[in-house]
Amino acid sequence: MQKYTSMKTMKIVRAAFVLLAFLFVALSSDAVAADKKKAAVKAPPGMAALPLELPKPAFVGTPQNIKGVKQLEKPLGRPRPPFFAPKGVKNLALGKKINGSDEEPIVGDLKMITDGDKKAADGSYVELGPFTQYIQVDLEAEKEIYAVLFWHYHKQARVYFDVVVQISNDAEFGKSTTIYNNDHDNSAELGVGKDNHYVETSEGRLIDAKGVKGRYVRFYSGGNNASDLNHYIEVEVYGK
Ligand SMILES: [Ca+2]
Ligand SMILES: [Ca+2]
Repeated sequence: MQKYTSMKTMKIVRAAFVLLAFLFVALSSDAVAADKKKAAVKAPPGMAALPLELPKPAFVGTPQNIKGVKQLEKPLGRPRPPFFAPKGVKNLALGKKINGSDEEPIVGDLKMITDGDKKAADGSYVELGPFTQYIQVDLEAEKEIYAVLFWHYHKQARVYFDVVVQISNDAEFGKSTTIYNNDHDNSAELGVGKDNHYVETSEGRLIDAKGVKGRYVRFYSGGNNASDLNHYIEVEVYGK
């Protein structure tokens, strides 16, 4: 009797295992199908996803050290979706000349901002003086600009203030198009901005430039939540 009962129990357990295994396979193949569907988000005709090469993340999870920053964008919690731009668009800033308001950085050299190195490590970032500073890239000719991507710093979570990005055909920016501005109180005197504050990550900040034409791209910042200093690791300008 004892033996019969345990054999019966074993049969039930075995049946339960088979059912669980079946459910697991069925559910995970559903998940795979859903992932494939996501990956297959098609580029609109004539467009392609920007061929971004992102550096390794230096921190993971939601940062806890940022307090009291108004209009702070919530992290997406998943990788940034692909950005579609007309086919043939590439990073025009790579190796291009940089100048700016602080030509003798505290740490590093301005040419590091377009050298292709986007690592979070010490030795990969440029440190500029305090308060409002800018750098600008010369693309050497007027281009159609579709996206701008930049990393201030991503060794730890930080928010940079008064982030303003402008495009112009004039090296002095007498006339320009502003594509990003999160200076909500106009302390940088470039106009009141409405864009969000955001936490710097290894993904960098990607801005839709909507095909604005220009030769120069200028990047302002006014310190960050950790200090009054300004930093750049890399800037990329996607256009043709
Ligand atoms: Ca760099
Ligand atoms: Ca401000």
